[in-house]
Amino acid sequence: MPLEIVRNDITKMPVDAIVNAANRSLLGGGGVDGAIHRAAGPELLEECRALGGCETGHAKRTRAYRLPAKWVIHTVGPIWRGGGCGEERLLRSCYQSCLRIAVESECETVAFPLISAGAYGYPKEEALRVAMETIRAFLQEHELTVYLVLFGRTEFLAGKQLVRDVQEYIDDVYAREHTRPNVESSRRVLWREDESAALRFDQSLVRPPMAPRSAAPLQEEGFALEKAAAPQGAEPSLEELLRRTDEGFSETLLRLIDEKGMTDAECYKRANVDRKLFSKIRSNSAYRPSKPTVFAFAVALRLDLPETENLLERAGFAISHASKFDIILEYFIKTGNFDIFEINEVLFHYDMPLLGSGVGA
Ligand code: AR6
Repeated sequence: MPLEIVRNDITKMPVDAIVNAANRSLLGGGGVDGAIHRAAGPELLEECRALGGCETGHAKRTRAYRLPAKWVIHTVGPIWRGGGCGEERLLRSCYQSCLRIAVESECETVAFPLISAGAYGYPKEEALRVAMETIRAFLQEHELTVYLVLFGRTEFLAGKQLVRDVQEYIDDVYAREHTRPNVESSRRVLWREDESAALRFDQSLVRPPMAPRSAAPLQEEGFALEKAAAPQGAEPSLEELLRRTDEGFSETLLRLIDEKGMTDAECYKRANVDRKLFSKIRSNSAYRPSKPTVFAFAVALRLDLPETENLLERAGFAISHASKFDIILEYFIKTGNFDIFEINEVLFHYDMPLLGSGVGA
């Protein structure tokens, strides 16, 4: 069910279906339409001829021929005429029609371009908002991985108020760290110049994860019983508190889900993590997640900063001001913005790993 934003050429995406932002004739054109027809080969046009065109807001499916996908779902976005001509309703309808076809075609993975945001003139920031909202709503009810493929220049993201606020926070933290002598100065220099080098540096500093006391594997189906053992809302006993100091990541996560009164599905959906990965974590008490996955769950559980630090520690990580990634997450946690898709938009803008599935878990 996760939604991922990626920077790529959609014709290169090895997914079950890619979406084409076509025109009503379905006979090819420029932009992403032209790129898809060129990469798929002339057979695509032949099949399209037989479809008899397509109405705005609707979608039709063809095979994908020489593309690394199985299907191409062609949709026709609205032409932007100022916003007062039903453009948003039609654009939502494009995404919904394509997603319905993807599900009917038993697709597990589907990639969208930003429909209408090129030749059809839809303002990009708005087009992205509509795309994200519509896809998210659909994913609440369906198990599907959706990629939103952004291509070319994405500076429009920098204009968002949220990105500006995050940048201000990063600058503040940097200024504070810079005026205070600090043993981490070598790392600060690293992150200013090369975030990925800093992340690697960070990795070299991680502590070994806390070993779970009980290594007994949790049965996937018997899991509800295990979790039911901790009554919700009851004050933990001293014995329970002592046991918690030794909890591993998986155990801590499951306890927090209970304490927050959430269901597993609510939690992994909010974390933008797919069901398979969650089952893996759930059934393996020694599971070692990646740092973005830990943050994804911290956000899903709406943890505050000390709670997030505790969860990170269970997986052998710590928040570091040497890492821009960590500072961005700290900003969202401190301001209580737990919208994982907004966080991912900002992380995407900074070319950082995104939260949720597809991050090497
Ligand atoms: N991969 C991913 N995204 C792409 C690619 C690509 N290879 N190429 C362009 N984009 P547009 P529209 C992005 O103009 O606005 C065609 O002529 C691009 O940066 O392709 O719906 C059709 O035949 C932009 O963000 O589609 C129609 O006549 C987005 O895809 C008309 O254009 C959509 O840009 C449709 O216009």
